[in-house]
Amino acid sequence: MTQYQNILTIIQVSGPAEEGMPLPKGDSERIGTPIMSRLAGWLGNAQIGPIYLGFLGSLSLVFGLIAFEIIGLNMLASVGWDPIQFVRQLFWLGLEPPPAQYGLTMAPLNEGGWWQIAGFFLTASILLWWVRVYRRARQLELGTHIAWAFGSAIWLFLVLGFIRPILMGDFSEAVPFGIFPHLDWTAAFSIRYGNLYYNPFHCLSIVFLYGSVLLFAMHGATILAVGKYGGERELEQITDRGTASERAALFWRWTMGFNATMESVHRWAWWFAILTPLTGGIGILLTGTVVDNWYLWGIEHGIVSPTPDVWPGVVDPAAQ
Ligand code: 07D
Repeated sequence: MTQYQNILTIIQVSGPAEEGMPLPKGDSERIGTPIMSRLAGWLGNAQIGPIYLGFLGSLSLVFGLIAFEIIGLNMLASVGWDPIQFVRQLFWLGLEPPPAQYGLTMAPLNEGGWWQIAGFFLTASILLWWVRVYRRARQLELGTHIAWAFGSAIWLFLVLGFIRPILMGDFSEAVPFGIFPHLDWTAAFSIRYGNLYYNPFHCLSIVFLYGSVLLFAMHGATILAVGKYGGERELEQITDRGTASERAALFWRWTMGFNATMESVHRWAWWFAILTPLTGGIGILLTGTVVDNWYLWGIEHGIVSPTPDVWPGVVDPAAQ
């Protein structure tokens, strides 16, 4: 079939399900009888299942569920176990880390102890999921790029909730669980340390975040634009006259003088995505440990022009 296929005209195969190759001894069985879903076929592959869960996957889900339950039940307790108020106030509810007086010790349950336990289970769940991602990739004889990209996000997660609080000497520095509570935390953190905009690693992280968005838009749009020539198949080295790849390459070379290749565009995307939380984590790690006030740091390093004299001078609270 050379017919142009898109989300509206796609041919959804409804033959026998694809089971994949048998797994080696020692691996668990894949579970679930595969089903075919038209809706799933519009969004991705029409076949759902079977899934490999295995020991690590199951344990990760159990630990994640425990964390989720602890967080949810604490929120429910905070509204007097009233399910209506739980739903109404859900976005405002939170589970806070212990106050500073407890340092790095185990706090009483209702003063941050639950936060510590939930944090432990969430972290264990995420780390187990990482090992699962790594091992499933090895088992399929793939590269481990997905695991390392996930690892970069986990780095930022660990810096925010564990590594930096340890360096600062108490868990009160960590991020609370909850929708608005964690957003309030970011705003308070930025103000406390003299405006995160002046943290160069926050700047870098934003560059890579926005850069990822731009690259994703350019790549997604390019492939869709050459879809009628089969561009979504992304066959490497197919740069014969008139092919999707040649047209995609020419479009960019003639538009901006330079073009990526079918391979390099994915390396760009991978690095940009990875560098977002990687640089971000460095920025958070430096905050409060090495640099106390990014605004004053910015003035000192000639990045920020000081506030004009009409305003009262800014005094570093840490210097008082
Ligand atoms: C957080 C990686 C960890 C996630 C993992 C997934 C679960 C699921 C589920 C229990 C996202 C774990 C899974 C938890 C659990 C169940 C059911 C990735 C993460 C492993 N900022 N800012 C960034 C911008 C401002 C502040 C990054 C823009 C203000 C703080 C990014 C603006 C203030 C922090 C970024 C802006 C402020 C950041 C995040 C504009 C006050 C960080 C990158 C336009 C609001 C974080 C160095 C990312 C960071 C961060 C963007 C403004 C505070 C680039 C665009 C000035 C405190 N900000 N920001 O990938 O790294 O996050 O900073 O104004 O900690 Mg910022």
